[in-house]
Amino acid sequence: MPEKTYKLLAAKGGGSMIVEGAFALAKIPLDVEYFSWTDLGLEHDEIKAINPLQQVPSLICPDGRIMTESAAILMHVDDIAPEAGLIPGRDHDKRRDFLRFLMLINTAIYPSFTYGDSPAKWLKGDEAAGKILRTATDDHRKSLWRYAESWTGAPWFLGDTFSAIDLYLWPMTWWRPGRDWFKAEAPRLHAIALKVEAIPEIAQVQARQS
Ligand SMILES: N[C@@H](CCC(=O)N[C@@H](CS)C(=O)NCC(=O)O)C(=O)O
Repeated sequence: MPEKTYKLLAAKGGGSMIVEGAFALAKIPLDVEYFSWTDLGLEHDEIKAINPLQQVPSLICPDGRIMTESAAILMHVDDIAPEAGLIPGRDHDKRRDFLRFLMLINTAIYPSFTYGDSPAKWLKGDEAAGKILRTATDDHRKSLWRYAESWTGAPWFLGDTFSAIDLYLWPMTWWRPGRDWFKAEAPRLHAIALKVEAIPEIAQVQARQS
């Protein structure tokens, strides 16, 4: 009987790319099912059943256990494939920076999309308030990216050490405010995103997104 593989519930261009990229770098087989962004794609019964937030990435492990939350999934991948270099080790000089920015991205930057992408959902359909929320979350995100830009190293976010932070920068620089903004306002983060895209395993994942 063939061994069971991990199955990722994903959406093209979404944060599930980060997990796809991590599995590719770790050389762990992964089945990917893409759901659409429209037509209740993310409200599909399969996603609803395993992730109360109805978000991608959502992961079904070979033993049937469920993992959601990109950062948690990346930590799991690092547990089983530390050689992929997603997380600097306990004694690594840059580990504290890694932990700090992993959390900043996940607790502040990523949720700004949750509330700004579909503001009507949170404001009972009030379109005027929705526009204000969209603008406010977009502005807040820009200030956080500027802060990250002031901290970033080169050629990777942590300097010489590649990490999962770089993987986040890859799709997130495509999202609002978009690559042109990053090129002008956060050129060092922009350069990292381009460098990530040039990694052969990542280029393959990117090719699947269109
Ligand atoms: N904290 C979650 C955030 C995931 C997330 O926001 N995913 C987006 C796609 S990039 C999504 O599914 N959005 C739909 C929604 O929140 O309704 C993670 O890190 O995995």
